[in-house]
Amino acid sequence: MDPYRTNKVTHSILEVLGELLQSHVKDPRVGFVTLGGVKLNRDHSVAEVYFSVMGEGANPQESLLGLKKARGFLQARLGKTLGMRTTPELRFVYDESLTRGEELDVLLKDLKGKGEFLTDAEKKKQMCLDDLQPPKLLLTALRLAKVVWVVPHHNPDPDAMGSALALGEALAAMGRQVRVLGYPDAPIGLLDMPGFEYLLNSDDAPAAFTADPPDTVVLVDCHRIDRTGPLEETLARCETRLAVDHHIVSGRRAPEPGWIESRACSTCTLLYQVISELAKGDRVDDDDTDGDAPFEMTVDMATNLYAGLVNDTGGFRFDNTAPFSFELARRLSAMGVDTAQVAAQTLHRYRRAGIELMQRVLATFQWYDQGRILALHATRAMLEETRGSMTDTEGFVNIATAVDGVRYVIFLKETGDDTWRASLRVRGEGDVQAVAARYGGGGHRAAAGCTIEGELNAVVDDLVAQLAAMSR
Ligand SMILES: [Mn+2]
Repeated sequence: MDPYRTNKVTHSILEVLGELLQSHVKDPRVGFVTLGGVKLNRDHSVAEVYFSVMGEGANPQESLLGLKKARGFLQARLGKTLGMRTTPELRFVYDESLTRGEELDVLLKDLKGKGEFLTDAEKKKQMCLDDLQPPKLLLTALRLAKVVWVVPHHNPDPDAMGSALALGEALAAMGRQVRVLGYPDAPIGLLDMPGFEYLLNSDDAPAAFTADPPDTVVLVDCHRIDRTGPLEETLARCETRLAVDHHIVSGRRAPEPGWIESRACSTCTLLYQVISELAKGDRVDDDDTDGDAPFEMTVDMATNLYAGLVNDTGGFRFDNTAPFSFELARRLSAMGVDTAQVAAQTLHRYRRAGIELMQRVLATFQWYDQGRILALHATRAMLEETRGSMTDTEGFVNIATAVDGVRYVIFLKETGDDTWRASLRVRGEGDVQAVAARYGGGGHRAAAGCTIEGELNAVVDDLVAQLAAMSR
């Protein structure tokens, strides 16, 4: 609804209700009532009417009963007076913060200032980078940690790895004992990220844990340990686990505490804010040696953060890109990040085996639903022929989403006998996260993944049917 119209309607409702209460409702309990404001829901089917009670003998509960009794009458008269086709359902809400002196205009201005009349998309457009602030609890927990493992999700992308490496370096700058975890068979895009060579490989993690157990585990770009594949069992041995993530929370298992903010375009966006806060230190004065000294964010940290930002926004092409994405890009670039090199090394880079694999995957493209759905797949046989790996398929899905007329993309990667890792994408409206969640997967509205068992054609048919149903 047009915010101007909503504003006008709430004004009118308040005016008419005020008059009706004064002149037509004789219930003594209502005599103390002052109306403070009206809030309409988006389709104007419900109006919350805020009231306070004034004067000696005022009793909010009693007044509310009186208002509820008069509701039918008020609603009917309101509709008639304002000539509304459908009158919003009135819900009375007691609000003690309202006082007689508060003008409605002030209230409305306040609501407007808080963005009450804006859609989520409009709010995101207005957000600044510094509107994203890490919870105090997360910062405190990070400061309390002494031996820390920073862990990206299994099959890490540059956002997961950039987050882990940047946070690892920051915690090391604070004098913490830090290990950043990695997995075997990393995609080529990760190899040149600063600090990549120091990763603790997941194969060595169980022994390392026994030798020198961490007191804190920080998951990045994921919020549950079951997303860390081979590390899950080891990480479960550490009781203090935190998460910084921008994925949508779904499924029954609770996320680890920390900071989960799905409006962020990348987890690196969140980590930039976390590291900026940590970098301030927490010493009370110069003699305070208990607290952490301030430190500077290094170009290496910034480079890793930029890698996550540029990859998760698809080079600022995906619709998760917001004004604050460019704000972060500007800050990181100004710090000295070689943005062209990061993009070349992490975003647009293929091994020769990867290109040979691409030739085979391109040959599997199949169009469904009048060209709106495109399915493709990579098999283990293709990997053998090309001596490539599944990590070489990074980015293939973006080629598919760039095909004119295609709305949904299904990319299936064979991970075992009749077992497929599905990457789902939607361009424009639609929610592939909801489909992935049905198979126990998850992700974002426009990009999600899950594992599905079954014969290839049956799996494709299932997914096509669900996506086609969604676009109707
Ligand atoms: Mn991410």
